[in-house]
Amino acid sequence: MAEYQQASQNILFAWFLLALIQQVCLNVAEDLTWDHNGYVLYCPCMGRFGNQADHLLGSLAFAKMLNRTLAVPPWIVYRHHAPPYVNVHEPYSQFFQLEALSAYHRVVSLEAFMQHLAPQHWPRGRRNAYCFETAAQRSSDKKSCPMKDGNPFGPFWDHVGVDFDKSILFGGIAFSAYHQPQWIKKYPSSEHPVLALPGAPAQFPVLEEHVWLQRYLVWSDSMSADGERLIAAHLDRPYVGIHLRIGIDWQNACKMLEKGDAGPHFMASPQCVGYSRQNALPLTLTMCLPNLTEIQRAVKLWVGKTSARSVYIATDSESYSKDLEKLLEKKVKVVTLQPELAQTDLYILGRADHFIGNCVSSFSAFVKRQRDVHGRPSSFFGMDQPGKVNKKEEL
Ligand SMILES: Nc1nc2c(ncn2[C@@H]2O[C@H](COP(=O)(O)OP(=O)(O)O)[C@@H](O)[C@H]2O)c(=O)[nH]1
Ligand SMILES: *[C@@H]1O[C@H](CO)[C@@H](O)[C@H](O)[C@H]1NC(C)=O
Ligand SMILES: *[C@@H]1O[C@H](CO)[C@@H](O)[C@H](O)[C@H]1NC(C)=O
Ligand SMILES: [Mg+2]
Repeated sequence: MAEYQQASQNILFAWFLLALIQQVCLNVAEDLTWDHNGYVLYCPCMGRFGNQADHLLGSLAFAKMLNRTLAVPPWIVYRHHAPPYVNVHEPYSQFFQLEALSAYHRVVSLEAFMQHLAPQHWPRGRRNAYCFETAAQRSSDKKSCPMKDGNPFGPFWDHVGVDFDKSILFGGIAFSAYHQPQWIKKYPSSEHPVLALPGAPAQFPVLEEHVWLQRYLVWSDSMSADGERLIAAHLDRPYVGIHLRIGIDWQNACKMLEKGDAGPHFMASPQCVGYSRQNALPLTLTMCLPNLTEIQRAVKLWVGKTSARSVYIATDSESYSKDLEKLLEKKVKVVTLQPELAQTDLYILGRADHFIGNCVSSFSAFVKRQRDVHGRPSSFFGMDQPGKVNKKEEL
């Protein structure tokens, strides 16, 4: 019994020490002195991971432009199909290193901002919301920012424990560099220390001039360790990674293209058709929704070109792994893990020797940008050379 008590005391002590170290690290990693140049807060309230990542890049640029610290929000993960059946808010640092962002600009996690800075510097009663007049038009009194109206808005600000006291409306101003002087003049940090916005101060898809900021999104140690372990356990190099975005929501989205309701700039497509509106290449239905024939063609092409020994399939629904195994005559290992975390797929795709993505998908776009940072090659279904129309379609 005494032994047991001693052991449990030791464990308690070790646990206490760990907690202490963690707290010290947190304080060192995040500069928790108040920034007199102010803060930008926002809810990543549009779309799932890919959209939120695009918005993060633009928001980083916006915060830097105003020389305000960016309060980096948690990722909103929609868990409606599986427990806990509600939105989960994953701290940024769960997937990526917060410190790596600091190489570009001052950041603090929104959680740390709320815990350590808000009580003194942004107390209840002084929490202003800032939004476009047009957004406020949707509220019942037409003068309030819809900060907490509906999902995911309400649960997000509840998660960080914020109610808003007052709304400040703006119009005739945008988040682009052109309006920088207006932002500074209208909302000096001395009078408006915390700009809290209902959505990201950024565009979707990410602007071409902000794509390079991807280099500051660096995987956390735990994500890298897990990813590397899975690659070592399941894949033989060289391997080709493919992203199949073919589920029912995507089939519906691509119908807009089929019906001619969308031009070449459709969701993340500037990444392959080009950012210029005048010179954009055509966006074909195959690029949006590749069928099995196209998937097989592209996989066969890149497995051949890279002498791949395995293929990794990330998918939002079906994997076609049996069809691909047959196509590759069992000489090439075909692997799909369908991991619990979508980020695990992003990691494995990012590390492939070649990647075939979906041009219209921001999930694919994340992988493509990350690979570009490291000089790794990528192509798309329906477009073997990014920025060049496939031969067949040229005829
Ligand atoms: N695990 C996994 N999830 C995926 C895959 N493709 C899509 N998803 C899920 O579907 C979501 C798609 O939304 P988003 O990331 O905004 O990308 P987009 O809709 O393709 O532009 C992702 O965030 C994932 O949750 C995949 O290959 N693997
Ligand atoms: C930007 O903000 C930082 C931190 O508050 C400050 O030290 C720096 O002087 C500011 N830069 C400019 C150009 O105002
Ligand atoms: C798949 O798509 C290609 C290219 O769009 C098309 O030529 C082909 O007929 C389609 N195959 C099937 C089985 O639908
Ligand atoms: Mg989406």
